[in-house]
Amino acid sequence: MEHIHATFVKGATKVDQFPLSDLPEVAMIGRSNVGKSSLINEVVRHNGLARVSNTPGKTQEINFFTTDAGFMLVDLPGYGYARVSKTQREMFSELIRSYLLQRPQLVLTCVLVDSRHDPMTIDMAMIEELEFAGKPFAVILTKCDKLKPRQVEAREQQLRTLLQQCTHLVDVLPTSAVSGTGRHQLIGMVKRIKTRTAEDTP
Ligand SMILES: Nc1nc2c(ncn2[C@@H]2O[C@H](COP(=O)(O)OP(=O)(O)OP(=O)(O)O)[C@@H](O)[C@H]2O)c(=O)[nH]1
Ligand SMILES: [Mg+2]
Repeated sequence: MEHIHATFVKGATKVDQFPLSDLPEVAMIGRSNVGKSSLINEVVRHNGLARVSNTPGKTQEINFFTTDAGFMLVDLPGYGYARVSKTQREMFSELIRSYLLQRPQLVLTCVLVDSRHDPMTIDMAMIEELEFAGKPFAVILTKCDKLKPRQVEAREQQLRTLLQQCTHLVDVLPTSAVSGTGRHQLIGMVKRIKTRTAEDTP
């Protein structure tokens, strides 16, 4: 069992509050309540590091966590939160957009999709935006403990088929913050991309 120690660095509500750091960053993005904070806690095996809640929209700022494994984990605010206005809901906030498209330290964006449902239009819009911007991304299926293995397989296959034209898709990975499924694979994926990025930088 690999141990990763993480500590909270800061929460940012503005671009100029992003931490000054050279560490490569891995970001979690997805609809409110999809399980972004839970997945971060599962990766570092530290319940309570990133705030988890039953109330969608809990994480309203960008939270940065540093790890002793040579990368930062970044918890982004959920999109599609029902209590904000429709225009706000349909667009990704300027803060999220600036982070995802302009942060030089960002090496991988994990787009979290609930394994129990078809991906929503807003999930596909996020994926399209990353693909179009040439940003490496992985689709992380969450809450797989709630499905039978063959249902998880079917969902994984559905996403792979939908995204087969994407050149910046790193992988589609089934996970569960409850059972720990996919944790090892996720850490492996981050390590590979971190190494690859380091080699690309002169
Ligand atoms: N069964 C199960 N429940 C999960 C899993 N991951 C998260 N949950 C539950 O889903 C709810 C939302 O989890 P969060 O981690 O707070 O979701 P989030 O994406 O960070 O939500 P926001 O910060 O509001 O955008 C909580 O009740 C979690 O306990 C999982 O893998 N399995
Ligand atoms: Mg959260």
